[in-house]
Amino acid sequence: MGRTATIERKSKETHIKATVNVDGRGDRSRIRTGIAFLDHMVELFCFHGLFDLELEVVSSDTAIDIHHTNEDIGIVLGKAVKQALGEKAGIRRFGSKGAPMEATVARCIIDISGRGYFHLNVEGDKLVQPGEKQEYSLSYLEHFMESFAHNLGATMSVTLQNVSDDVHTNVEAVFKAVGLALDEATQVDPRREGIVPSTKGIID
Ligand SMILES: [Mn+2]
Repeated sequence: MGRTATIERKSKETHIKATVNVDGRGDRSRIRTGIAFLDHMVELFCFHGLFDLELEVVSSDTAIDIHHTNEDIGIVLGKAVKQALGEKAGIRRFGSKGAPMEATVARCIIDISGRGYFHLNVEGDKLVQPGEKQEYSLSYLEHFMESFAHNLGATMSVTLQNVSDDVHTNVEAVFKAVGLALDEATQVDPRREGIVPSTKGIID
């Protein structure tokens, strides 16, 4: 069965549908965002996080740019995972994983605390500007993850070390690290079965 949820969100800017199973297999997702690069990123996030996701951007205002669509996919994905986790009974709550791509290393530390917060720490002295020839950027990544963390109700800290000149490499390493860390945090610890992992007794 697994922990699943379906979210549909319609605004004047986008219309997005998502169904997620956080206890999935990772290789059964169908991602149609209308942004090929983001399809690739969300697919590998699901693959490494072992989530099964049906994500469809029914309509969006990408004629302007990808700003709203990128943000709203983060919102819908965050809401879907939050709903799928329900009361969050028994989950590990914390996750910490890293993923390297060539010299670039992304690390994600996550706490499904109920408090939405995202911080991206880019290490190194290289000033990263949005790629002139690429449709995606670290700024879009930050915006996506911020929307995701806020709507999931998770505190997420991502560190990118030895940042690459290639946006694809940087962003892919982050999506992998976030998928791996989220998988860890959402797993049920059998020692904690039925117990909400907070001394407060609830996680909003
Ligand atoms: Mn790739």
